[in-house]
Amino acid sequence: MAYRDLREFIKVIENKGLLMRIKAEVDPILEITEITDRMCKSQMGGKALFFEKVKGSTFPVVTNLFGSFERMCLALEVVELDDIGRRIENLLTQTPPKSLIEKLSLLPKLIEFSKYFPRCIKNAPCQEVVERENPDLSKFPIIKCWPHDGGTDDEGRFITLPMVFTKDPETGRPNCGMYRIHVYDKNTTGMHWHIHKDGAMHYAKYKKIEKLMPAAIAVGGDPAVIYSSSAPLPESIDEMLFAGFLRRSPVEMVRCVTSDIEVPAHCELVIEGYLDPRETRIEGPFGDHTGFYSPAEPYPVFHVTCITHRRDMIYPATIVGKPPMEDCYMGKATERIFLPLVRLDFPEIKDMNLPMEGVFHNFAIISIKKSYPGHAKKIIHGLWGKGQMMFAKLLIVVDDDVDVQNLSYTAWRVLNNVDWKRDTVFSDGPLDALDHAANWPRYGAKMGIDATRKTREEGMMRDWPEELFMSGEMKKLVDSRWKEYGF
Ligand SMILES: Cc1cc2nc3c(=O)[nH]c(=O)nc-3n(C[C@H](O)[C@H](O)[C@H](O)COP(=O)(O)O)c2cc1C
Ligand SMILES: [Mn+2]
Repeated sequence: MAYRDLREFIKVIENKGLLMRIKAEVDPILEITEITDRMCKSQMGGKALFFEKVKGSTFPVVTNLFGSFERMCLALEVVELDDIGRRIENLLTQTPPKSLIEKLSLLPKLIEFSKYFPRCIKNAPCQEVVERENPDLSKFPIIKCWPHDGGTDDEGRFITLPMVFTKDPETGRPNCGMYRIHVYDKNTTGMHWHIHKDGAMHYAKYKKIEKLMPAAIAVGGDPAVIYSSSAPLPESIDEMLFAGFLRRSPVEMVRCVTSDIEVPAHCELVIEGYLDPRETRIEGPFGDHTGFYSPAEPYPVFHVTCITHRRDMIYPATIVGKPPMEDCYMGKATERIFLPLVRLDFPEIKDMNLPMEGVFHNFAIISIKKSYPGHAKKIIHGLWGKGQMMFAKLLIVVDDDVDVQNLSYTAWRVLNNVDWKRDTVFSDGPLDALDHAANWPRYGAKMGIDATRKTREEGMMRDWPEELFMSGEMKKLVDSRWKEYGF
C-alpha cells in the first residue's frame, strides 16, 4: 500500500523505532545540522530526527528520513533496493517488440501501459491554508546548514529537500527536479538548477520566447515522490509518472492557486511563483554534498506569489556535507534502480557501484562481460554519452567476475591489472556543476580505466597470469578436519 503522504511514512518509521523525537528547542541556524550530521555519521545512518520545537517557527522539522538503507527501502516499500531494478527489468522484458525498447527514451511508452499516470484532484491537503496577500517565507523553519552558507550579508537559509515543478513552454511537458533553494527574503529565492538539468532547459526556452516562467516549489510528500525528484530520468519522462510506478499507485496532483503548474496534492508546503528570465542574482555559497562549499554564482531568481500549506505542516529538510549523508542513500537507490536502464543500452554490463566517497559524479565502477578487444573502452565512451553518467569523472571497468560492491577486492584487481598508459582513456567534456577541481566550471577532463584482463589483440605480449585458488579437494579436506585442528 502506497504512503499517501509524508506523515504516513513518518508514522511507519517511528513505529519501527527508526525515528527519534527531539523535544528540546533547537535553532534552525546550524544546530539542526550539527545534530543531524552526528546521526548521519553514527552506525548505519542513525535515526530520522523529528525536531518538535524549532526556534522562530511554529512548525516542526524532520531530517535524515532516507539516511539508511533500511529507511530508503521502507521509503520505496521494498525489501531491498534491487527489487525495483528487477521490477523494471521484468517490465522491459515483458514488452515483445525488442527493437522498440532499445532506447531509454522509449521508457515512457512502456510505463504508459501501466496505470501510473498522475491524477488531478480538487480539494488538496497542501492547500488547507492559502496565503496570497502577503506570502512570507520567514514563518517556516528553513535551516541554515553550514557556517558560510549564503555568504556574509545573508541569513544563509536554504530549502534543501525541494521539488521544483516547471513546464516546457513548447510541449507543455511537466518536470520535477530537486534543486536547492536559497532564500533571499520573505518572497524571493534563488533557483539553483544546473545548466544541464531539465528545469534549466525549460528556463532557456522561456528566455528565448521572452516570457515570465511559472514554477512551484513543493516540500514534503510521500517518499516515492520526494525520491523521484532527484532521479536522473530522461527529459521525456515525468517524474510524477515514475513516482506512481514506484509507489504502484498514481500520484494525486492539484493545480496551483496562481498558475497552471500541478503539484503533489498531499505534500506539506507549496511555494508558487515565477521567474523573469532576464534576471539573475548571486546564489550560494552553500555547504554542498561534495563536502566543500559550492561557490557563489549567478542563478535565476524566483519570486513568490502565493504560499499554500497544511495547517499542521511538517517541514522536511536534508543536510548535505561530507559523506556519508542522507543523500548518499538516495544516490544508492538511484544506482540500483537505474542499473537495468543502463543495461538496456549496454547488456554486457553486469553491475555498477558509485561509491559514496565519490559523491556520485566523481567515481563509478562497472563490471562487464568482455567479449572483444577494446570492449571496456567502448563502455567508458558509451557511458560518458548517457544522461547524467556524462558527469562520471573516473570510470573503472572490470571483468564480470569482480564483485564491484567489494571495494577492497576491486582495488586489488584494478591495481594489479592496469598498465597505466595502455589502459587509461582521457577525455575532455562536461563536468558536474559541483566539480571544483577543473580549471573552469562545468568543463574538464575525465579518466576511464580499463582494468579487464588484456588479450593479444589488445597488444598484450604475455600470457595473462592465473589467479590463485585452492583446489576443491583440499578445501573439502580442511573443512572436514576443521575441528580437529582445534579451532
Ligand atoms: C538533496 C539533493 C540536492 C540537490 N540539489 C541540486 C541542485 O541544487 N541543483 C541541481 O541541479 N541538482 C541538484 N540535485 C540533483 C538533481 O536533483 C538531479 O540531478 C535530478 O535528476 C534533476 O532532475 P532533472 O533531471 O529533472 O533536472 C540534488 C539532489 C539531491 C538529492
Ligand atoms: Mn526531469
